Amino acid sequence: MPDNVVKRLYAEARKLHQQKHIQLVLYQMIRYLTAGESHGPALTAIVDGLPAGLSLTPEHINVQLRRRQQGYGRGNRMKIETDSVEILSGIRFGKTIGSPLTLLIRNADWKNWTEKMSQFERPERPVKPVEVPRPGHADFAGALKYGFEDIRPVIERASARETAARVAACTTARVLLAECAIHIGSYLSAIGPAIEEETPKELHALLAENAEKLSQKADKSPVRMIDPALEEQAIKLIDEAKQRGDTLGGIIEVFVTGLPIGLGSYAQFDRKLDGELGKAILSIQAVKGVEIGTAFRNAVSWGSQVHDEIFVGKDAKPLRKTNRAGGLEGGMTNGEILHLRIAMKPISTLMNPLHSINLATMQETLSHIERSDVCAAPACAVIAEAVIAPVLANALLEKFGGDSIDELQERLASYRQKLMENFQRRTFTP
Ligand code: EPS
Repeated sequence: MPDNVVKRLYAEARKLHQQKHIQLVLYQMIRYLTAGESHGPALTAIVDGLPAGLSLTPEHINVQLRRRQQGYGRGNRMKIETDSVEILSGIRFGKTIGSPLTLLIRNADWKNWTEKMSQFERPERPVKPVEVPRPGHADFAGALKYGFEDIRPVIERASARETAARVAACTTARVLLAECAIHIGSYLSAIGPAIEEETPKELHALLAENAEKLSQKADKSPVRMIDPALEEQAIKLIDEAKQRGDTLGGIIEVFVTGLPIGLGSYAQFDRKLDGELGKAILSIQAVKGVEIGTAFRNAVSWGSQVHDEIFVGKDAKPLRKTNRAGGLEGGMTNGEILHLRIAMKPISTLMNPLHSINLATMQETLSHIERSDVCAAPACAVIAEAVIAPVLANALLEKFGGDSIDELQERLASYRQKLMENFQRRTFTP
């Protein structure tokens, strides 16, 4: 950022008496960017702003990359790739050193695409351009926006292959959260019309341990479902979709346990945690909706049936008997389990293609076919778990700061302790 911009930001910050917040936004937040084409040599990511002293190995990330590759309904690409990360900077003796991390995941499929995706030379054999956009995909607006005659560059970067780099980058923040006893988990409550009618009985027991336990249970199912009858129905539907050249989406339930009260803030729109979580989730390829708690049902119910009443529990802590707010009130965590519900649309590449137009000739025709997945909703759940991690880690860093993980942990523990003492004394003196 140029000096004059930084100076102006600081001047404004002083004027607004918010210097501390803006300083944190600029320098102490976890930020990341990904780069790489689906069939290019590799995917990469840079992660900046992780505190020092965090134990991190490639295996922490590889576990999540393997989970992302799973799921009934994935296409042939996943048979080619065995995603694994190389960490090229930011680590010494197995711990972060406060410097940016560089992450690299090589594309095994690159060897089959060196001509079509040649970086510098035009191949001798001309490459057939992709001219027909797939309805629902980035193809149409992307090609027109950037003025491409061949849609290929759009396909390459809009592809959900990018999420391998995102999962790698975000897992670093997830490791930080786990060090603070904050755990993330998920399961699928729908694939296509196979929709759960009731919350599975086991869910509460699993979450009572921690959200990671929920994911361990869901990972045992090829469609990441808890209910075996629903799982069977979903698998049948995926088989049917494949046979018909069709695709299926799904609904993903994400939970986070162990969050302290008061992350995020009601004080400014861009500090509201629900907004930040929504942005992270909606940026995932093919995700078109996100619900917090039972938001849509709440919207059509009486207020008295919606809001989670507050009681005093046996341990003198505030007690909620329901969690329809999904753990967020006024843009802040309220100490309950965070619950996000995510709608993933069916993938837009159909082997039985939909009606479209050829952008070069403006003739009506059938849309382009590209190797793809029949259903990637189980993988999307793993991606959703990952992308919320930096948002939550940043909310922790905003509240507690900390250049090292020890500093962050100490401040968080002292805050938790103070809150507990206040509840027991029934006083709110800081
Ligand atoms: C994906 C890799 C892609 C797709 C899929 C996800 O690889 P390829 O295009 O070579 O088959 O399988 O991408 C999409 C679903 C999409 O919409 O682009 C991956 O690594 O997850």
